[in-house]
Amino acid sequence: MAKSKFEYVRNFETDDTCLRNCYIVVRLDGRNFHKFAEQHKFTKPNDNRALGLLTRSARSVMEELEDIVISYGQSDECSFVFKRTTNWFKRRASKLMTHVASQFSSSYVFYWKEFFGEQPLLYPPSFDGRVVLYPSNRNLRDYLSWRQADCHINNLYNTVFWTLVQKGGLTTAQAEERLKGTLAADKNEILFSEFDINYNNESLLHRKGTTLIWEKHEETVTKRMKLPNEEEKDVNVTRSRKRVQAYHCDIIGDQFWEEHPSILEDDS
Ligand code: DGT
Ligand code: MG
Ligand code: MG
Ligand code: MG
Ligand code: MG
Repeated sequence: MAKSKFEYVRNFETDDTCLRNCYIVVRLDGRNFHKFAEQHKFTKPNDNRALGLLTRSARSVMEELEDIVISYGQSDECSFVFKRTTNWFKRRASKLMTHVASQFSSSYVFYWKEFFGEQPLLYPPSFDGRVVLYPSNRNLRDYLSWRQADCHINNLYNTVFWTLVQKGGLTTAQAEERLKGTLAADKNEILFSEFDINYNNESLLHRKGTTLIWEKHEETVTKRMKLPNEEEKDVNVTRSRKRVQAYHCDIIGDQFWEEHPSILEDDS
């Protein structure tokens, strides 16, 4: 068929192919979640319903989209890592990012009730997205370490802040003043000496965030089979299946990566 005279406009599209050999990271972050959390009565400093919904939505992204090898979520954000050899959507950044963002957003709404029950969703939430490329395993691990360190720093601050307010009777302004210029050790000390709280015993979900990876597991099902010239009988069939597994553990050190060597591809 002859091309229409309008066809030339296609050439205005720009090439946004992601560089080969790099891990493609898509990070989403909730838009104006400070307000969203207030309006939906998120508990402070952490709301387990919100974290559960974030993880459920991330799981849906991993299950519905191709080639995501690991995701890491905390607060109102989630990072998704595509394997470095992915050729999904010809590695086009805008396609990858928008698919991740829309699958995540629709899942967040779709599964809302499962986590929030009677608390209604008051308006449609949205998430911004960005794409970042990391050429080496070291760079990718440092990226994920950066996000987990961010989770730790914020959670320690928020834990002390809300303990001072909720248990110490300070106003939010007083708590802010009290924490000005304090280091991590000071914050741990306030929790321990004034409130008998050992920060290291606080929930791993809150301190470490949520890491999702694919894991193989054996699944055995009983099937009723009829072989030629034989009676029908029950046979156990075992097959290897992949499923998304959640961890709330340290991903900064080597142990996690040594225990799951198939997440990262060879650097050489
Ligand atoms: P943005 O991302 O620039 O559109 O603005 P925000 O307001 O989303 O800011 P951001 O992403 O830096 O910070 C996340 C906000 O979400 C933060 O103000 C606290 C809130 N948030 C996240 N998780 C929880 C939670 O579990 N409980 C409560 N109360 N708030 C939370
Ligand atoms: Mg922000
Ligand atoms: Mg946000
Ligand atoms: Mg955020
Ligand atoms: Mg189409």
